[in-house]
Amino acid sequence: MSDIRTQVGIVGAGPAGLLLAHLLHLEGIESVVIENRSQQYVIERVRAGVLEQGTVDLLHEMGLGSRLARQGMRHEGIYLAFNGVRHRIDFAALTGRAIAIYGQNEVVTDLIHARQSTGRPLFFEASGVAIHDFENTAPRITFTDGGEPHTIRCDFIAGCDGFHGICRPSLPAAALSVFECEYPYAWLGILAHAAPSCSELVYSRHERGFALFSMRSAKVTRLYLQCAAGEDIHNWPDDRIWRELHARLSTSDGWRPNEGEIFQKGVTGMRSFVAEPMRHGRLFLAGDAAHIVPPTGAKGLNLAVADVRYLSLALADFYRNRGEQALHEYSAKCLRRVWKAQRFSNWMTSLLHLSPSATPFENRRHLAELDYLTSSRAAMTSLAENYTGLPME
Ligand code: RFL
Ligand code: PHB
Repeated sequence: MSDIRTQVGIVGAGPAGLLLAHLLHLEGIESVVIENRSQQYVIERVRAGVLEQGTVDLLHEMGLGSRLARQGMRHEGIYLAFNGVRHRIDFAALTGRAIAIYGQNEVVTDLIHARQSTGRPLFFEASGVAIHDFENTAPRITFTDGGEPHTIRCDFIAGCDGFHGICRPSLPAAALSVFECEYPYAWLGILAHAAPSCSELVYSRHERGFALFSMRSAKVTRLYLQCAAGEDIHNWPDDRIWRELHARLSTSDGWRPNEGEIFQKGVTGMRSFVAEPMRHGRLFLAGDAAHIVPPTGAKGLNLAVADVRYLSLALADFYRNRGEQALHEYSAKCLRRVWKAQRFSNWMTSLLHLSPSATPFENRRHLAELDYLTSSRAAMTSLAENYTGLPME
């Protein structure tokens, strides 16, 4: 039985928990990170790929940008395809900003190495993780590691344990208001050993459904297809996936994705979810533990980064004896950004997907909106500033 005392107890070693731990370390604040999965599982989980300019800048400022600078791919625009034609949105010309393609597993790898090099505690494969007494000034986290029970005594708990974690459900139900929306479709995503045939992402609205062309490196293409909610991946042998990708992505200029061996595939459901407020007593929720966006706007990971940035600044203020004002403002500040990302992600999703219940009128209206969007500098600028990331408050 061990009893550990720290300043901030962090539940979850995803991007939110690991980044918070390192931001706090740079402020000289102690933390303990507790993760219930293995290090390998956390690193290999295939997820996001798009980093906003602000996320890239933050990783560089923190001294964590060296692999990102070498392996990340700077993209100054994206394509929107509809009616068989690709239209480029030039982020750099419209906003002076860009994004980077750098897999979430690379971000997590860099953050785990950064944490381990500080020598500060990071537990993997913790079981029975539970949080206690966060409504008063002496919160605790309990868990078992290798059969040994541990108690972490801390000033604050950061709930960074994702959508299916234990922190949010540990709050009294009456303490949270939940806002959500489910979508009547999902994404089937693959990774293939194939050189990307376009240097930027292509989001395509097609009468057979949405498709997205993305990448991870000069040799790996990442592709997504709209499929039915709850789709069984076994209904999708590789040849069906390629047929559908070619049908939905190929454009009249002859462009199509390159084929290659598919080495990873999975189905992801889509939802919008917000739990308010993001603070209860001495428990602060951050990232997917508090909110989920559909992946079309590429905002989930970037929102998690923005949350923990605000939280680390507020905790730093507290420990510098500047009071609790910033801690009090944490939830409202995050939620303003979260709701703007919800708006944007919901808009991108509805615009590009085919809803099974859409009327022919609605489908035509979406095509007209895409036509307007790709021909109006004002509309393209709005997309570009949201996609590359709104400024931090
Ligand atoms: P995570 O990554 O889910 O990490 C939470 C961690 O907590 C652990 N955990 C626990 N630990 C201890 N005790 C417990 N009881 C625990 N329960 C859970 C989990 O094992 C995990 O390690 O949440 P975090 O850190 O908030 O990060 C959020 C992001 O992972 C997520 O928003 C993005 O992946 C979303 N997303 C995208 N975001 C982007 O910004 N750009 C993208 O291009 C993008 N593409 C995507 C995406 C998500 C996708 N999927 C699969 C949902 C594409 C896809 C397909
Ligand atoms: C990805 O590359 O995984 C990716 C890109 C853009 C998105 C979502 C996911 O909107």
